[in-house]
Formats: sequence, structure tokens, C-alpha cells
Amino acid sequence: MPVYHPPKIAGSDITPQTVYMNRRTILGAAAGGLAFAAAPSAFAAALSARATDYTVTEKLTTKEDATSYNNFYEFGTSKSDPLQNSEAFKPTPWRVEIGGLVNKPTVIGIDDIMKDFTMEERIYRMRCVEAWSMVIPWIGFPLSALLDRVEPLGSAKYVAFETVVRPEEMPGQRGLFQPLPWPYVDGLRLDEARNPLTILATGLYGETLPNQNGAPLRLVVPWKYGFKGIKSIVKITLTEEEPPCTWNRSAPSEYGFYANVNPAVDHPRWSQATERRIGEAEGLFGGARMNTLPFNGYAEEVAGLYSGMDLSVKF
Ligand SMILES: Nc1nc2c(c(=O)[nH]1)N[C@H]1C(S)=C(S)[C@@H](COP(=O)(O)O)O[C@H]1N2
Ligand SMILES: [Mo]
Repeated sequence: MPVYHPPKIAGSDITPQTVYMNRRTILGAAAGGLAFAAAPSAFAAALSARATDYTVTEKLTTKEDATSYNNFYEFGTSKSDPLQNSEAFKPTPWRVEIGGLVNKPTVIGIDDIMKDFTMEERIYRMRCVEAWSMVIPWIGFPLSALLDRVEPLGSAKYVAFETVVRPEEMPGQRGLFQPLPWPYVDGLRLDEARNPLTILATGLYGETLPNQNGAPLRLVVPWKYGFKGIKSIVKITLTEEEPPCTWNRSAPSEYGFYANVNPAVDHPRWSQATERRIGEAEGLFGGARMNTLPFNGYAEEVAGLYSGMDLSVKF
């Protein structure tokens, strides 16, 4: 059984020798003119100032696995489809519309976003609802930074997300069998969206996000099941009402709005108590299966968001 480490907050102890698993690579320009060629001490100071510096020390999933075993129904329903069928998809140029209950609605290009935020390599454990999991070093920025920019109104309670609809480039959106209604949509409560663990990812493993992983911009919410990680986002809307979620709409008894990783609440068709780590051989007695942790191991950071809620009802 591989050792299962809960995530560690390591923002205050970045040293030059924390390379591989705790490696943080700055890939973009920072707002405020931080120089990335700066001495390690300045670099560390800049990073430790960030409240969002979470990481896990588990072994990374290989890039090959993370980019070939995907769910992205716009390109087909099997795990190998997104890699095979997404070649024609063009993630550049790209614009994201951010509006709804905000003071400053805006339409923004990915480059504009990149320019504004420190692109920092992060390591999050990403998992999917089917009970497999991966550990992926995402590149991204906190969603809250983008929300600050548009100034949500006091009446805004939720954030709704929408994926692009492009049947010409997405084979899963044309033809007779349409597995889901399009666009794929999902949402978060505003306080969840503001949590520093909630990021918009633009890359992984030091590279631009591949099409199959949700290029050019996708959500990563590491304490929730995979389907909350909506891909290829074109629209973000602040709302007063709970926004629709594709999987909740399609199978409400199986997928809730919250979708917090919870080993105590089974999916109606399978246990959610354990998970299979992709890339680790599964032994005769379920070797690579590991116990799933509440909130995917991020309980310390996020359990408070749900105090007083019955998580077997609000699943
Ligand atoms: N637009 C869109 N986003 C999506 C999906 C999808 O079909 N379409 N699948 C979701 C599901 S079910 C999972 S498990 C994750 C998979 O992310 P990954 O392929 O990067 O591992 O993406 C989520 N985001
Ligand atoms: Mo999923």
C-alpha cells in the first residue's frame, strides 16, 4: 500500500533544495513587477507571502497518464477519446466573459489573464468521481484573484461556469448520440470559489494545458470530485441562485451540487471509500487502492465551509 500523505502547507519553508515534489516554478510574469531571476531569498519571500501555497508530497502521476486518461465528453465518452479526438480543437485565441452580479463585467483573453497573475506551479491531488485519482502539478492562479477584478456585488452568492460549444471542433457535440446537454455547466458557492485552493489552471507539468485536459482554462477544486473541474471555460457568471451542474441535472440521485470528496457517502452504484491511484499497479488484493480521505485530504482548509450542513444530504 503506498503511503498516503495528507497535503502539507509548505508556504513558509521554501528552500532551494525543495525541488521535485515541492518544486515551485514561476512560469509567468507577476503583477507588481516581481523579478523571477531574483535571488532565491526574494523568490521564497514572494512565494511565502502567498496564502495559497498548498502542496502535497505524494508521488506525481506521470504526465503520460494524466494526459491520456481523461474525461471530456465533448470529445467522446471513453477515457482515451479526449486525447484521440481533440486535435482539431483550437484553444487560441480565447476569450472568457465574466459577468452577472458584478460591478465590472469584462471580457478577457487568456493572455490578459496570464499577464495579471503570478503563474505558479502547484501540486494538487486531482481525483475523479469514478474513484480513481491522480497527483498533478497544475499551473494556475486563484479564481479569487479574477473575482476581485470584476468586483462581485453583495447579492452574488454563487459562481456559474460554462464550457465552449463547438461541434465543428468537438466530435462529441455532433452526431446522433449526445451523451450530455451542451454546454457543460457547473458552479460553486462564492465562498468555495474564493477559497485559495480553488484555481483556474492554464497548464500542467510546466506546459500549456493540453486540449484533452481542458485547454486553455479549466477549473481545479481539489477537495471535490472530478466532474466539478469544468474544462475549456468561456463564461463565468456571478449569480444569486445555485447554478445548474451538468452531472447533477443528468443524474441528480448520483451527483450533487457540492460533490465534496466524502468516503462516508457512497455513490449509488459504487463505494467511495477507496480510490485507485492511476499508474500504480493494482495488486491481487487491490494493491494500489488507498483509503479516500474526507475532502480529499484538504479538510483542514475547507471543512469549515460546510459546518452545520448534513453532508449526506448535501452531497
Ligand atoms: N467541459 C467538460 N468538463 C469536464 C468534463 C466534461 O465532460 N466536459 N468531465 C469532467 C469529469 S467527469 C472529470 S472526472 C474531469 C476529468 O479531468 P481530467 O481529464 O483532466 O483528469 O473533468 C471534468 N470536466
Ligand atoms: Mo468524472
